[in-house]
Parts: sequence; C-alpha cells; structure tokens
Amino acid sequence: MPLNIVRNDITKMKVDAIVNAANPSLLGGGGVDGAIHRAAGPELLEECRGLGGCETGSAKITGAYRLPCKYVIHTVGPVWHGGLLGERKLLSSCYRESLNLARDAGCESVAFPLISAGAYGYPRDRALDVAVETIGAFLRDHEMTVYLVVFDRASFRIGERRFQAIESYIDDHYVDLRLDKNRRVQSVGFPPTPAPMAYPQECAAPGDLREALDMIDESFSEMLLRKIDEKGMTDAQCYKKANIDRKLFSKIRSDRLYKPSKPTALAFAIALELPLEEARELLEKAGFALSHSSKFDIIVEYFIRQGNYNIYEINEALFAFDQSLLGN
Ligand code: AR6
Repeated sequence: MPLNIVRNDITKMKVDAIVNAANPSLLGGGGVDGAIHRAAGPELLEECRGLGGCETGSAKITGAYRLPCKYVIHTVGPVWHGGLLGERKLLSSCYRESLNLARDAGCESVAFPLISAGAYGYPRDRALDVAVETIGAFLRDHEMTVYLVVFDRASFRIGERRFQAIESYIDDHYVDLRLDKNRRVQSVGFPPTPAPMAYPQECAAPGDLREALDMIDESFSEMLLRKIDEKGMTDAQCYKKANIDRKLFSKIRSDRLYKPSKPTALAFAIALELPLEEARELLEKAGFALSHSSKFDIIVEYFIRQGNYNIYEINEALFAFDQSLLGN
C-alpha cells in the first residue's frame, strides 16, 4: 500500500529509511529521537556530530547502524505556538524534504513518526492531517511505500470531533439492522407474496440478452478497466488514487480472473468515485458485499454517501476505528 498507517515502534520497522523527529542540534533527545539513538547505537551520534545541526523544516540523512533499516533521515519539526507562526508550512516541509532525501538515496520504503506531535506540542489530529496530505501529494508523482507509524492508537480518536459523525452513523446503522430484523419477524404470518412471473414479452430481445449475459460474464478486472476508461482516467491516476501500488495493478490488469481482497476492490470503487450501487456491483464482481454488520463496511459506506472519495481521509477514519485500511 503506498500510504499505510500502522501502529508500531518505529525502531522496529523493516524499511529502507526511518525518519527521526529531531531537534536543531541533531545531538539526540527524548521521545522518538531517544528511542532511535538507543536502538542505533553510539555511532549514530558520532555521525550526527559531523552534520552541523539542521534547521526547522529541513532534513539530513545518515546511516542506520544497528537499526533494521538502511538510513535514518533526521528532520526538525516546528514547536507548536498556536498555529499562527507558520507551523503547518514548516511541518509540511519536514515531510517533503525527508521524502526528497529518501528518493535521492534510492529508498523504496520510508517510515515516519508523527513529527512534532509529542514534545513539540502540535495537536495530534492536525499533525496527522499535514502528514497525510503532504505524503499523499508526494505519492501522486512518485512510486514509494510510506508508513505513518502511530505509537498509540487509543488516544488517536478520543476528542476528535470529526470522528463523532462517523460514530453516530455506525450506531444508526446497527440500529437499522436490529429494526430490519424486527420487521422480518413481524411479517411472518402474512401470506407470502408470490414471486413475479417472467412473461415472454418481458424477456430481453436476443441482442440485449447477449449484452446482459456479457455483463454477467464480465470479471472484476474487466469491469474495473471498463470503468477506468468510462471515467476518462489513466491507469496510473486510478491506482494512485486507490492507494494501490503499480505492481498489484499490473497483476490485476493482466489476469482477467484476478480476485482482489475486499479492501483492494473497495479502494478502486473509491478511486472511481462510484455511487453506492455501482460500488456494490464492483464489489460483487470480486465476490463481496457491503454489510451493515461490519464497521469497516459502514465507515466506507458513510464516506461514499457523503460524496467524500478521499482515500486518505477514509483510511484515517478506518485506522481510528481499528479497521483494515483501503488499498493493497
Ligand atoms: N515509535 C514511533 N513513534 C514514537 C516513538 C517510537 N518509538 N516514540 C515516540 N513516538 P516526539 P516531537 C511518537 O516527542 O514532538 C525530542 O526530544 C510520539 O508519541 O518524539 O517532534 C527531540 O530531540 C509522538 O506522536 O517528537 C526534540 O527535542 C511522535 O512520536 C523533540 O523531542 C513525536 O513525538 C521533538 O519533538
């Protein structure tokens, strides 16, 4: 998945580069900085001494020593002063500069902590927004796998107003499910309604029938490629918007009978901005349905109904509610 939010200790990430939320001296500190230096060993500090510090919003790269990655990219986030001192721009620059260094070093995978969201006091949800937006913009032009490593999922959701609407949507739909069950129970005892007969005059003409049968035979991959064309998108526009990497897309493209996972199939429905019914059709082709007994499904349905097809925002919400993310 090009952008993935995970819960982990960043020093354990097996990626090409991890990013350190450092201070301008680059000589170590607490938080993630302390953890990275401890895990890398004293050679990291030795190398950092020769770098001459780093300005806020910039980044520098070093070796990784005893860490399971190849490089450490040190960046200095802004201290939060209320948001009126250009903090957002500086924070965004941290992500961009780090990604540029990673690209120049030939990295294919990079893991970031939530820069500035600890000792530097940047509000967590806003820090996450800046991270997701800046990394998302970078990934539109580059092939890379980026992990946002969040240490503590529980505190992630609490107090975040934007997730409250989703919370009540989930509640409402669980309620609906119970009501539906009741309705079914109440209808027992009524004579069953006979199924409508298919009269010959209602049958499709042979030409239409062939077309209809062709549609039934259409595989997931064929439907996807057809819809990409109908939307006037390029393949790359579509898989990037779906948070899917090029390799997986090529597999789907070349294998007519490819069976994607549900998060992959839904990611394409989001990238294509399909309304709910069409999203269901695409899912069906992969053998799945949207169900009201799954939080994952209800959250995705919520965003589709809102007309919000921003996959990164959807993934932030899925992460907050402990669900799988969309993409591969
Ligand atoms: N893995 C992933 N995330 C972590 C880890 C870890 N091992 N440890 C902490 N975090 P902070 P800042 C999260 O304070 O706000 C240092 O002293 C943490 O929960 O490390 O940019 C530097 O030397 C938080 O969400 O960095 C600077 O002086 C995020 O990492 C100053 O702190 C960043 O928290 C920089 O402050």
